[in-house]
Amino acid sequence: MRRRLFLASSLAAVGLAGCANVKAALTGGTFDGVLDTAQALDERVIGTRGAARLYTPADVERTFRVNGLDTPSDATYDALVADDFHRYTLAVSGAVERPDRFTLAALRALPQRAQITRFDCVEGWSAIGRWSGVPLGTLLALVRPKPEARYVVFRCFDRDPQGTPFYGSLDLQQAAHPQTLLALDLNDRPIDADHGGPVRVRIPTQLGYKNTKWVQRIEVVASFAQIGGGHGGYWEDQGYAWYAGI
Ligand SMILES: Nc1nc2c(c(=O)[nH]1)N[C@H]1C(S)=C(S)[C@@H](COP(=O)(O)O)O[C@H]1N2
Ligand SMILES: [Mo]
Repeated sequence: MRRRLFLASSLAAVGLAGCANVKAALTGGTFDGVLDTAQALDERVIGTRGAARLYTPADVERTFRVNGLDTPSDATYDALVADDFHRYTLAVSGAVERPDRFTLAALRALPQRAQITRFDCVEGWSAIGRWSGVPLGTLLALVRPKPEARYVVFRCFDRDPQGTPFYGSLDLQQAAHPQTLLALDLNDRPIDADHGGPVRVRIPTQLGYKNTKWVQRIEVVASFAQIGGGHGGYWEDQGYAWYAGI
């Protein structure tokens, strides 16, 4: 409960633009006063229990804004782009029984899920797109989180102008939500470099800033207190709420 109140105040702090849109996106179109009771908030709206609204192909918007830090332009990422990401591998390590690495081909060989969902940025814009890829829960089942595992940390290729690396995190429940994807395609094409390719998190039950782009490796951890600024993500270290579901 405390965490949700914090979310409400932090959303107010970053601006409520797009908030009604976000609620509509997550509740299926009509916002019917669910904020009135915490009980209803729990059961109908909170991302890890509810599901994000699904849209139809006719709703897909072909233009999708680019936002956040700049597309990585260091030698490592550029070499991967030049080679069409054939040499990309996603390492999954940490508190797991079976650490492993996955090429893009290996990720594509796993069962894929596609869903048309709306992406909502706290800055007040939204975009509906068809996202597909591997449910993150499928990948986690393969590497088998240990009993102490609580969070999935995404380490990224990008850095801010000061050189601070970007990272993000989800808890295991959010990660295992059936709509949480390690997305490979946007609108039936491999996600391009500007939108976070080759692999990004697509979690439609949470706000845009939890949709981590340019995932380089995944670490499963018991606590994120020792990682980055200690708040579970780059934007969280700048003051955004760790929990960004509505
Ligand atoms: N690695 C990384 N992921 C990120 C960000 C970022 O700066 N770096 N910005 C976040 C924010 S605030 C938003 S709104 C979306 C933007 O995604 P888009 O560029 O595909 O629209 O990515 C999110 N994921
Ligand atoms: Mo954002």
